Amino acid sequence: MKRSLQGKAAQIGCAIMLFAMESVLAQGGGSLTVGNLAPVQDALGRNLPGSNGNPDGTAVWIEIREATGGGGIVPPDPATGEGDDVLNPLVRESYMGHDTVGTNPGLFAETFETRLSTNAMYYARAYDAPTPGAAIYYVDSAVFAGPPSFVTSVNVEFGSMLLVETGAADGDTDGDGIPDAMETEMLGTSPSQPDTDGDYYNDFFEATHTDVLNPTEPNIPFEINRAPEYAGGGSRSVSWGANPGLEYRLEFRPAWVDGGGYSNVWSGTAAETNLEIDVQTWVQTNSPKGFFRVVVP
Ligand SMILES: [Ca+2]
Ligand SMILES: [Ca+2]
Ligand SMILES: [Ca+2]
Repeated sequence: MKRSLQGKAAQIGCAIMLFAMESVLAQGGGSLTVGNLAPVQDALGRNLPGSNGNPDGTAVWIEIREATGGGGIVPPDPATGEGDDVLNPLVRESYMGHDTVGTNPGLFAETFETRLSTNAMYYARAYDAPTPGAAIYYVDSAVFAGPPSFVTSVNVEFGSMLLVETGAADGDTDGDGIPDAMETEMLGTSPSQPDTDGDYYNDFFEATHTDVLNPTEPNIPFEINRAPEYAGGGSRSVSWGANPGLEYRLEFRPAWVDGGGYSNVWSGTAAETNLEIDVQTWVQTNSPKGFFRVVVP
């Protein structure tokens, strides 16, 4: 009987101990990670560069600030790019790619040991440069609340990129898909010409294929040099000036098919500055008259 009572007391003691430990953890312990799950991208669809794997000073700047009740979110100062420290007190400044992997992750994650206040609202701001003063564009996240203690992570969702100077998205005068400010201040391309260097590859395509192309220096022009002749004895191949490393596709459409689709004849990556595709066999076994076209996918 005595033994049994002692056992009961020990069980109760245990239960109280466990409860007390959980209570302590809930009040002060645990960390909070704030980060984005969808990468932040620029107008060319490129993830903003991060600090892991990139040279020092190339990762873009990130801030987490308070969004105070009455003041809302103040845009960056047009002259300095800085946020408003009075209405939007700075909580943390960091770089894109902190605690994430990859050279251009478009992602960040910040871990707080002293948790954000559950009574306050916050937002994150990403610049497109390593310092606010050098930024052309910035993007704010949706406002989020300082989460309760049992929440361990907050997903930050960003809106669209805006001009630091005016807070508005800028136009695309020449319709090549690149905003004017990005052309003039970042790429050095013409905001009024979709193909700045006149090599038949438009600025957007060149700016997104900089491993092979340069939007401000003419690459090998996109012109067909030779095409098969209808009468026998002439050329049996299609050839064009090609940029090594770039992918091309040769397609054919029978002339008499009104609005018909093209079919693939050849596709591959150029190894030299001239691509010549022998189409004799292909023409013999298919339609003798029609149109070839070269596509850069
Ligand atoms: Ca443009
Ligand atoms: Ca342009
Ligand atoms: Ca061009």
